[in-house]
Amino acid sequence: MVDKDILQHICTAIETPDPDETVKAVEKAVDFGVAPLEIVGALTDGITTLGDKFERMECFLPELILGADAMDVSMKLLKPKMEELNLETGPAGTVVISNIQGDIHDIGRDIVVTMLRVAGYQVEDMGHDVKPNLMIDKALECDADIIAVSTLLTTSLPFAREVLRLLDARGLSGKFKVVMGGGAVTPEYCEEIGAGYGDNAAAAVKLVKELIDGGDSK
Ligand code: B12
Repeated sequence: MVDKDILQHICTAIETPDPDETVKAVEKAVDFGVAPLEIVGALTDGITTLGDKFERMECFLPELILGADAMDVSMKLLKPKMEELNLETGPAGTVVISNIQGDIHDIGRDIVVTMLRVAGYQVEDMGHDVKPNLMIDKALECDADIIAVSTLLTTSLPFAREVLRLLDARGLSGKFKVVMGGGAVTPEYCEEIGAGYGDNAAAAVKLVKELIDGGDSK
């Protein structure tokens, strides 16, 4: 019950958005021993609600930026805790990940990167706004197993598809498995272009594990 109140406090603080209050609430949750992934869940719920308000024009970009700042500082606090989680160690495997061209929404990708690393994968994090060809170059350079694309922007979706098209054009189809996630991506879209889909960071780990273990292409 106490945990539930603390998590609700985090959610409300980021939704407001009040970065100082969010960080205080996160610190309190950590002190009370609330599981880091539950805290991430509360932060995600709060910022998603803020995004919904933005969409309905009930708040504006400066508020969205404040919410993102609150999320950013909170994740910096939580990252070491998440890294201590020591989830099941996955098989050796390398993932190249970025937010695709045009998209700078780092927060979700950052969580996916942390969770993949915790699960034992080598992750080459290329950051945000990365051109499709550069992702492929990096995957070749580090002999990756998986190319993971994140995008929250509908306008960046064509660049996500471009990864698959360029792999084909460069004679590399089947060399790397491609997975995608982020709010703009749907399972149907991934099915259509031939990529794997993951709804959240836990699903991303599961997907990567299945693809590397199972050897099932895309
Ligand atoms: C925070 C935020 C911002 C911040 C980003 C700060 C940062 N450094 O990341 C700021 C304020 C900068 C911003 C800017 C903009 N934003 Co914005 N933003 C958001 C918001 C509110 C939250 C995103 C977030 O962090 N969510 C929390 C994280 C944890 O969730 P997540 O990113 O979805 O990630 C999870 C999963 O999707 C999944 N996942 C993510 N990546 C991957 C990858 C793989 C491979 C897998 C398997 C899984 C996976 O796992 C993650 C963890 O569980 C969303 C609203 C929303 N509902 O998403 C809008 C939203 C994404 N933004 C939107 C818009 C329009 C913009 C702007 C164009 C606004 C403007 N007018 O300038 C700009 C564009 C900037 C750009 N070029 O990218 C729209 C996009 C609409 C669309 N469909 O295209 C949204 C949906 C808001 C809305 N409802 O209108 N934004």
